[in-house]
Amino acid sequence: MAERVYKITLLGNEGVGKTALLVRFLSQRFIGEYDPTIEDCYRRTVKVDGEDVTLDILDTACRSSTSKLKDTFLSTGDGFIVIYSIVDRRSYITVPRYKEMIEESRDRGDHRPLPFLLIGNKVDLEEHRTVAKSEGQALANRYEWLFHEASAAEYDGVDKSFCDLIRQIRAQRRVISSPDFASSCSDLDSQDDEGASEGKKKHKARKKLSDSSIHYKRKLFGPWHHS
Ligand SMILES: Nc1nc2c(ncn2[C@@H]2O[C@H](COP(=O)(O)OP(=O)(O)O)[C@@H](O)[C@H]2O)c(=O)[nH]1
Ligand SMILES: [Mg+2]
Repeated sequence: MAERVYKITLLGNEGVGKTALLVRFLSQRFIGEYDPTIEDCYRRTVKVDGEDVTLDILDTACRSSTSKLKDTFLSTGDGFIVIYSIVDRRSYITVPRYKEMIEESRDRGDHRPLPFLLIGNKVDLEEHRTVAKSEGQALANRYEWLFHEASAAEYDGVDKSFCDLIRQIRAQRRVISSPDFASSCSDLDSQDDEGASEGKKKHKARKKLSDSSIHYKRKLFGPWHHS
């Protein structure tokens, strides 16, 4: 049976609104100022599509900070939310660094495609926008991540963002634990020549999972354009 605790990590430059988005999602409130140096983990059970799911969510502080908790979430987490602010171009340009940071933390033998969500926050500040929505979408398309713009201040797109990520984690777990997936992996094993490398087999299994994730995203949002 699939494990129902999902470990989710929020990443992004200081000031983009990580804490504000999380507080909105967990309490529906927007307080305004949050201590930027605090890294904290929150456990909450929420219902998504009628099914309970327990979330452990890590709200990270700054990119360079290290902690055992952060290491654990990066190396074994189930889903990641990278946030930039649409009024802070630098925070958008830094997004690939977070992707690298996570990839470097993962076990090389772990070939599961990871559910990622990119959020462009602070859409209420439209008149100060320096990152076009199409730029956020293009980056997400390139990485095959989910993408939403949101506003913690105006409670816009917040629940939808978190719920989409939860749905994707759930969908991937179902694929992994399905007998169909298990048997297709063993088919791959038996089809492979004696001499086929372990790496090649894993690549095929990974591709199959990745295809299922793309299929899922298409179901949610329809076909999208690659940049
Ligand atoms: N206008 C606006 N301000 C926001 C929004 N989200 C966060 N902020 C503000 O941006 C600042 C940094 O937010 P915070 O959540 O502490 O950012 P973090 O460092 O990424 O955790 C605070 O002053 C928040 O009030 C938003 O959606 N719109
Ligand atoms: Mg914070």
